[in-house]
Amino acid sequence: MDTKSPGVHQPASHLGGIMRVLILGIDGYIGWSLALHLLKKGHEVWGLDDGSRRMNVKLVGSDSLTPIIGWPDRIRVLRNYRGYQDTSYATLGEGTADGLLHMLAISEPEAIFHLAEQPSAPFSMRSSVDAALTQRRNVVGTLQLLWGMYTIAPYAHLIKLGTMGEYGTPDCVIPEGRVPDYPCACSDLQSQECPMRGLLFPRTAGSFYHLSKVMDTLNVEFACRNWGLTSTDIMQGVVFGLNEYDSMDEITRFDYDEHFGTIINRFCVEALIGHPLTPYGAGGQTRGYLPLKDSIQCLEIAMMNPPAPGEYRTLNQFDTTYSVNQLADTVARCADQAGLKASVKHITNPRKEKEKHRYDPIHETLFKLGYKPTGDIEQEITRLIAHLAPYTGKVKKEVILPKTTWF
Ligand code: USQ
Repeated sequence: MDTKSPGVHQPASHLGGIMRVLILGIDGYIGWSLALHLLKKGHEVWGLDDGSRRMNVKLVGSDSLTPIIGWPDRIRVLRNYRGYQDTSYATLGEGTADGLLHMLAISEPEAIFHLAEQPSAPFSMRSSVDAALTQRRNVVGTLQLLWGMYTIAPYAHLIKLGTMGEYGTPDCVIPEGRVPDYPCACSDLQSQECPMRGLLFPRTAGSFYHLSKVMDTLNVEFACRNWGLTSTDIMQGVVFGLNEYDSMDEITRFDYDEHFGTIINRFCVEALIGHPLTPYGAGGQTRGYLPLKDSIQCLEIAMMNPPAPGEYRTLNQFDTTYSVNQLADTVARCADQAGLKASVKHITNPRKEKEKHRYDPIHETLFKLGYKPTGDIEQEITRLIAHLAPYTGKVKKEVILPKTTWF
């Protein structure tokens, strides 16, 4: 069903700050953590998932290091919370999206978190099949959501997970989403404002995955401009660590393989098993990072502080920037203090990326809205290593070294 139709839901009313929330990708690393966090705050939560994160990690020969329970048991955990409503099974980007449309209709959401995308750059570079799967699920899936919102839930606030990787590593300050009011650089217009101010800042992504997010950005911005939808597009940095959990049933997944593990998580696991930490290439690659707890905090802040109706807003979401070499040194230091002997061995970079570059992104808006980073990175990494230590024996060594290359 992708025809335009009248009879849309009006937004449900706020009840003392309690919101009706739909989380697409509720079974994922961030989705599961976010669902529990919002339920603990008393919000009403609906979900959508097709289990593809679990399946794709198994496909590359790995598994979550933390012992996550199956989806039927997770539903039992969610039902312990008064606000939990329902979850639908649906794969975005394939077929008719009926499951998604059904969920939009019954949940009448005030806020929709779109976290249901294929999240791995290396996975998108494995083969033409995986590149196509990534772009279909991500780009077509987001398009289905936008049409669904237009026809069924046009007043909802879409909080869409994009990535800092959309911008690439240009040799200039990276603004939050749009070209700011620079004095014009063109020789004939020097005294005027830049005529490009307000346009989307150029994106130069470094993988078919990151490119799928760029295409999402263009589609979401257009849907806001054309239909008056409201969206916060989150340009998120690299997330690491675990969620806050009250029982082991609530722990989120934790991946460390070359495809789904991100750098700090991988370095911590490498330190635990006595594998040398693996900076790719020269190690000067610099990115923005934030702990999972902070990602959840920021997503909640975005939800509770929506943009104006019809606005497309971009938030650059990370705490601090680090180079790969700084992270390797930090993890090695924390591992040493935990009694592990961590070494560092640079390996050939499987990716095509600059290994020494300027990285100067602005990330002001979330801080202005109240984001308070939870802590010092060394404390977070030390705590993470301690949390993971009991699972050391489960680590599959064969999924650590990269086999997928960009060339
Ligand atoms: N890297 C290493 N050694 C490793 C793993 C990674 O040196 O063992 C390097 C990579 O070459 C890259 C940097 O660390 O320069 C970050 O790589 P990553 O695998 O931790 O993260 P990335 O592929 O950039 O993607 C992750 C998430 C993605 C999110 C993105 C945010 O998987 O979903 O969009 O972080 S950002 O990096 O800001 O684009």
